[in-house]
Amino acid sequence: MKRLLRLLAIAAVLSPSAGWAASPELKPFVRGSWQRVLVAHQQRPTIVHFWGPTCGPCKVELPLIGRFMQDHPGVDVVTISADLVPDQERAARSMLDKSGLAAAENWIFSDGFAERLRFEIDPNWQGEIPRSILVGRDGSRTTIEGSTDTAQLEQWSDRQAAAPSPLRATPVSDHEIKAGDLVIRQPWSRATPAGAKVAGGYLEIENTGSAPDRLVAGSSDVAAKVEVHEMTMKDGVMTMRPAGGLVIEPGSTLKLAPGGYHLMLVDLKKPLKAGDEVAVTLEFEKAGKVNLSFAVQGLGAQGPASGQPGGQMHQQEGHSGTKM
Ligand SMILES: [Cu+2]
Repeated sequence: MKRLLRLLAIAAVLSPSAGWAASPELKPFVRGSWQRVLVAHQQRPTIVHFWGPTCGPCKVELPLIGRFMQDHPGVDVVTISADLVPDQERAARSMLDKSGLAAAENWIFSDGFAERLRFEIDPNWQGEIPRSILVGRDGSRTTIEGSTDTAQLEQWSDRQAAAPSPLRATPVSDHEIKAGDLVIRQPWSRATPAGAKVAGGYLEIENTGSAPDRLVAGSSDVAAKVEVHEMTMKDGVMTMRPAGGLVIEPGSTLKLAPGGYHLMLVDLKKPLKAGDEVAVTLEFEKAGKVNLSFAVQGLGAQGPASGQPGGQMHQQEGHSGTKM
C-alpha cells in the first residue's frame, strides 16, 4: 500500500496536468530580446501584443488576439507580458493557455529595470498596457495604444496579404544574411562614448549574381538617418564624406570597414553599448530592403569578432574625435 501511494505521487509529479506544469512556454524578455524578435520575424507580418495578467482590459482582449491568431495563420503573433506587477509567470501562462495563445511566441519581462526594456522597444512608452505593435512585411510599424480594434487588425492583415512579397532574406548563419543575389556578412557596430551623436556601421556585401546592385538607402530606429560614407586621407587629414549609392559589382565583395567606406548612423537617439544589437534596414536597388542586426562591439573595436580587443584606441579618426 505504501508502495502504491509512492507510485501515485510520482505519477502526479510527472503528469503534465500537474498544476504547476510550465506550459505554455514563456521566454524571459531581457535586454536585446526586442531586436531578436524583430530579426526573427523580419519580412513576416507580425502582431506584437503587450499585456499583463493584472491588467483589466487585457483579460477581455487576450482571447480576441487568440482567436485572431487561429483565423490568420499567415500572421505571426508574439505576446509579451509587461505587467507592472512583477513575478506573474504562473498567472500569465494560465491566461495565455485559456486564451488560445499557447502556440503563440510568448515572452515575459524579466529585468528588474523594466524601463530599460520599454525604452528599447519604444522610448515614448511609459508602460501602459495593453499595447500592440503591428510590424509589416516591409518593417513598417503601427502602434496601437490601448485595446486593439479587431476590425483594424483585419484591415491591416488584409493589406499585408495583398502586398507583394519582398525578397526573403534568409539568415544563413548568425552573421550571414542572404537577400537575392547578395550575401551580407557580419554586420557590426561599435559602442559610442557618452554624448556621441554618430556611430559607424560595418559589414561585407558579396554580390553572387551576374548584374551589379547598388546600396541606395538605409534607416534605423536608433538614429535619425543612416548614410553611406567614404573615409579618405587628404593632405594628411582624415576626412569623410557621403558617398553616393555604392555599387556592388557582380562577383565581388564590398567591404565597409573602419577607415574606408562605412555606414554612418547620424543623430543617435541613445548611446550604443557593447553587447547591444542594432536593427538597421538597408535598401538595395535590386535586392530590395534587407533588415539586419548589427552586433555592437566595445569602444575602439576594429573588427566584428567578439574576441577583438575592446577599449583600445588604435587611431583617432573623423567626426571631431569620435572614431568611425
Ligand atoms: Cu562617417
